[in-house]
Amino acid sequence: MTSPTPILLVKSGGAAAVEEWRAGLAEFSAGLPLEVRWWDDPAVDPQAVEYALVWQPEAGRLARYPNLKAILSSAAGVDHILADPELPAALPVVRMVTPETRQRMAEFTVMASLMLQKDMPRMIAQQARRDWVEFASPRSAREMRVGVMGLGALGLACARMHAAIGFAVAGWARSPRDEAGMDCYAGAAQLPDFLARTDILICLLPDTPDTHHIIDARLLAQLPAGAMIVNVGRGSHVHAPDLLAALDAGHIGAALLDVFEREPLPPDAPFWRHPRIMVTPHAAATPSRRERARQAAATILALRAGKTPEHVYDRERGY
Ligand code: NDP
Ligand code: OXD
Repeated sequence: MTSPTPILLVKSGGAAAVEEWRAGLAEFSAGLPLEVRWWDDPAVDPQAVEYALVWQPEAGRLARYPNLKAILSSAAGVDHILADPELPAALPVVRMVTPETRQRMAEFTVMASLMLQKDMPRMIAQQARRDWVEFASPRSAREMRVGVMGLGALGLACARMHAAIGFAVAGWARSPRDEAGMDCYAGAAQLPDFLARTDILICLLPDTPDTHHIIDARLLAQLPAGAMIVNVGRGSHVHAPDLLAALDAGHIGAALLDVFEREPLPPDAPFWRHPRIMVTPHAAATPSRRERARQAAATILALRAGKTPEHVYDRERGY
């Protein structure tokens, strides 16, 4: 008896996106026999499912496929997969990081820094009131110190793009390193020095127990007065009441928030209405489906060849 064609089950972008995933996988998987099927397709034989490409899979669902070989996240973060208490413990979980993700995230964070530097929240408020008040942004990029928390695949790309347009850049990570064009800080011991020299703090950390609510009253108090926040990591990095209190007290000047503990952000969330906060809908860096299909195909081809694919989530480190 011939074994069935391996199935890649997809839960990302809805049923309507499956055709696009299928076309992308066919384009990049070098003739590998692979059927791409929708997550809720009732005709799928669970025995044939070898790969799953998912965003926010329901708890317990991935444990139903006895021949599953790998779980591919359709996002760079994997917190939406790790939230499943029945997640099969031994399977590789692979993060979705593409060159497009790096480029888009770097562009987005530079946009955020420039909007904050030029006081766009004030201009948006003035426009809402039809109030013409001229003012000039007080500093140029060269006089603004940007600090990037997390110097991984995405944080490093952001730090480099900021440095390229003249911001004074530093980065903070878990392990020490040397990077051209920026000062690097590492670990809890060097966090205070990193914060003390940071006018715009950009968070690109992964969601781990160590980084949960890391942006709290204690951390905010260590930033210079008027510092600004860009959170593109995860909503869980920000302790919301502490950030709101620091904004209301004027210690924090403004914030751009792209990620939230509850998404979609509920209509009654105070972040929506705060005059010094810009809210964006988790839109910082989603790459095109074709690029993600290219990355998914590369992952599956590596696994089929007995190699370790790029960007495998490291259970020991927690990211
Ligand atoms: P990586 O895993 O490549 O990098 C993580 C970085 O964080 C590393 O530099 C690591 O340090 C550092 N880090 C981890 N834990 C700590 C800690 N306790 N203290 C200090 N530094 C720490 O992740 P990516 O760059 O690919 O992505 C980061 C996050 O961005 C994702 O997990 C996701 O949550 C978010 N994201 C958001 C998007 C959006 O649209 N808003 C889009 C894509 C991603 P070290 O280098 O020493 O290991
Ligand atoms: C994420 C992503 O992890 O969009 O947020 O890739």
